[in-house]
Amino acid sequence: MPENRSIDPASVDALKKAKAENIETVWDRYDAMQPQCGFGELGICCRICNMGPCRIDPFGEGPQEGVCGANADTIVARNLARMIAAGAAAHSDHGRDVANTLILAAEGKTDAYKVKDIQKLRRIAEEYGINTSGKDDSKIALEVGKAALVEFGQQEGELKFAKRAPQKRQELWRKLGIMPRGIDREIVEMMHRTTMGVDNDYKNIIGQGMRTSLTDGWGGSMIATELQDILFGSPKPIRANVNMGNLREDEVNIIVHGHEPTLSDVVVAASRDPELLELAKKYGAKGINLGGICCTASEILMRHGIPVTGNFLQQELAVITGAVDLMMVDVQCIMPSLSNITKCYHTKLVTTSPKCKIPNVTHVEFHEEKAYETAKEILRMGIENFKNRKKNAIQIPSNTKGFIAGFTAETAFNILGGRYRSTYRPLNDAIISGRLRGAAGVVGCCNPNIKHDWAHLTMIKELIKNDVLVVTTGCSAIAAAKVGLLDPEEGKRFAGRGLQEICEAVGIPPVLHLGSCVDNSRILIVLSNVVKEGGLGDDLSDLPVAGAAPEWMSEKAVAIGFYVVASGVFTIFGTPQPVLGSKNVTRYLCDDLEKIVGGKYAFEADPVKAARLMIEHMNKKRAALKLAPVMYEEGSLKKEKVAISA
Ligand code: SF4
Ligand code: MSK
Repeated sequence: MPENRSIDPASVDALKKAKAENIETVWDRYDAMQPQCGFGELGICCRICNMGPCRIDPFGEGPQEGVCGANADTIVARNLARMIAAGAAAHSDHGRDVANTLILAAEGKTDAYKVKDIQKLRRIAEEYGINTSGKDDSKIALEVGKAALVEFGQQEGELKFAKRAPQKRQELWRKLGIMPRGIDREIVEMMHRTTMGVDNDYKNIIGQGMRTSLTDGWGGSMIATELQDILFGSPKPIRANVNMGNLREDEVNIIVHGHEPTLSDVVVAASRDPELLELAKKYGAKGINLGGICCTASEILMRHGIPVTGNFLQQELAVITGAVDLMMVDVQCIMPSLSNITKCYHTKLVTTSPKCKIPNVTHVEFHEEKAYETAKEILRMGIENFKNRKKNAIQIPSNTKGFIAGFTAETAFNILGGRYRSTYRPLNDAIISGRLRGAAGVVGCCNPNIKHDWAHLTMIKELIKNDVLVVTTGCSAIAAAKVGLLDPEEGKRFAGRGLQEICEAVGIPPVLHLGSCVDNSRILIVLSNVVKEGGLGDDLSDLPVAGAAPEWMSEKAVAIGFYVVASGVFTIFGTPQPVLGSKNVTRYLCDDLEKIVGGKYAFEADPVKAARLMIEHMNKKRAALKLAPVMYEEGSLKKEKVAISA
C-alpha cells in the first residue's frame, strides 16, 4: 500500500501512479529482498580474505570464529570501521574537489567560479596561518586552496580545523591518540588495520574508527563547507519551496541530484542564459525550471533559493511524474535504478562525474575549466527533450510548501542574537534560563525500512514540543520542510512555549536548515561556539544537546555518527548499526564510550522513545551544569496542538 510507504502525500500519489503503470521502485525491491541477510544485519559476516567468506553463528551453536580465528567482536568492529572509512572518504573526496576548484579559480583557469565570500576567505587564511598582507584575493585563495589540500596528504601533526574544538576536547583526543593527523592517512590506516590479520582488538579498531571519522567532521566535510562558502557564497536565510509540486507542466524541468555544488551552481546561472531561454521557447516551453534532489538540492537551495523536489527516496518518484525532462547526477546517493526507470519515461539521465558512471547512460564529463559550457550542453539536452514528453503520462502532485533555509553557524545564531547580533550570548542565555531545554541535530537519510519521512517528523515534533531547538541537514531537512516545520509561522505552532517565544521574538522557525550532509560540520562549529561563549561547561560533552539519524541509510551516516559521538555528543540511530552480532562491541558503543569520549550511541527505532532519550539526556546535562529548571512544563504549547498537515 503506497500509504504505508510514505507519509508524504506527494510521494504516495507518485507511488500510486507507479503501481498503475507497473513501475518498480526502491520499496518493491526492498520487499523482494525480504528476509534480508541476518548475518549482514548483525555484522558477523566476513569476506575480507579468500579463506572466507566466514560467518559467526549468532545462536552460539555453530562456528564462533572465522577460518583465521577472528571472533564476532573483531569481525563486527572491522566491518563497522570500514563503513566509517568509506563514509569519511566520500565526504572528504568531496572536500578535496572543492579545494581543487578553489585553486583553479584562483589561477584563473576557469571563469565559472570566483571568490564570493572574501571575508570568509581572509578568516580561513588566518586560521591556516597564511600572511594576507599585501596579497590580492586570488593569491590568498590559491594559498588557502593549497593549504586545504595539504591536510589530505599530511602525515604528521593535527588537522587545522580540529583546533576549533574546545581546548579540553582537543586534549582528550590527544590523550586517547585519536586526534586526526591527515585525512587520507587516517582512512588508509583504517583500511590497513582492518585487513586480514592486523588489528584484532575491537576497542583499538573503534579507536581508529573514531579518529577516521574525526577527519571527516573536522576535516574533509568542514573543508568542503568552508571552501564552498568562499567559492559560492555563504548562505543567508532564504525563502524557497519544496516537494514535487514544484515541477512545471509548461516548463522544461531539470533535476540536479547528488552532492556536489560545483556543476549545479553553474547550471543555476546557465538556466538564466537568454540563449537557452530562447531555445526553451522554441520548443514550446515557457521557461527552464530547476529542482534538486538530495544534497545537491540543499547546496543550490541554500545559495540561490532553487526549489527542492525531494529527498533520497523521491529520486525515482520525481521521474515517475513523467514531467522531468532531464536528471543530471554527480556523486553519492544516486540509485542505479534510475537508468531503468528513466527509460520507462522520456527523462534523459546524464552522469557528469568521472567517479560516477552508469552503464548505458549518457555521460557528459564535467571539468571545472569549461563548467559553463558543460552546464549549457546539459541544459540544451533537457530542452530538446521537452518535445518527447508523453502528455498523458504526466501527473504532477500538487503538493508544495514554502520554507526558510540558509542558516549557518554565523547567520543562524547572529539572528538568535537579536540586538547582540555578533554573539551567541542570547542562545546560551536561553538555555541557561531554561527557556530552551537544549538543542538537537536531527539529520540523515531516508530508508525504505522505515515509513518515509515519518521517523524524522515524529522525532522533530516531539523535540520542539519540549523546547528543544532543532537543527537539521540533508534529507531530514527536506522532510521537515515538506510539512511546514521550516516555516516560521507554521513551524512555531508545533513548538513548546519557550521555543515558541524565541521563534516569535526573532522570526525564525523552530527547526533550522543548516544545509547538506557535509554541512553537519556547521553543527560542530555551532557547538564549539556555544562552549566558547561560556556558562555551559567547557567541553562539547557538557552541553545539553543530542544528535540523531532516525532513518539512516548511507555509510556516510555512520561516519557522521562517529564524529559526533567522538566529539562528545549522545547520538541515536533509528535502526541499529550492524553491530548487534557482538555484545561487546554493542556495549562499547552504547555504554562504555561515554566514559571515554563523553558521547555514546543508542539505537531506538521508535522516534518518540528516541526523542525522550534525547530529552532525558539534556535534562541530565542541565542538572550536571546546575542550570535553572526548564521554564515551561514539558509539551506546554501556547496555542492548541495541531496535527502536521501536508
Ligand atoms: Fe574468514 Fe578471517 Fe578471512 Fe574474515 S579474515 S574471511 S574471518 S578467514
Ligand atoms: S543525501 S547521505 S540520503 S542525507 Fe546527503 Fe540524503 Fe543521506 Fe544521501
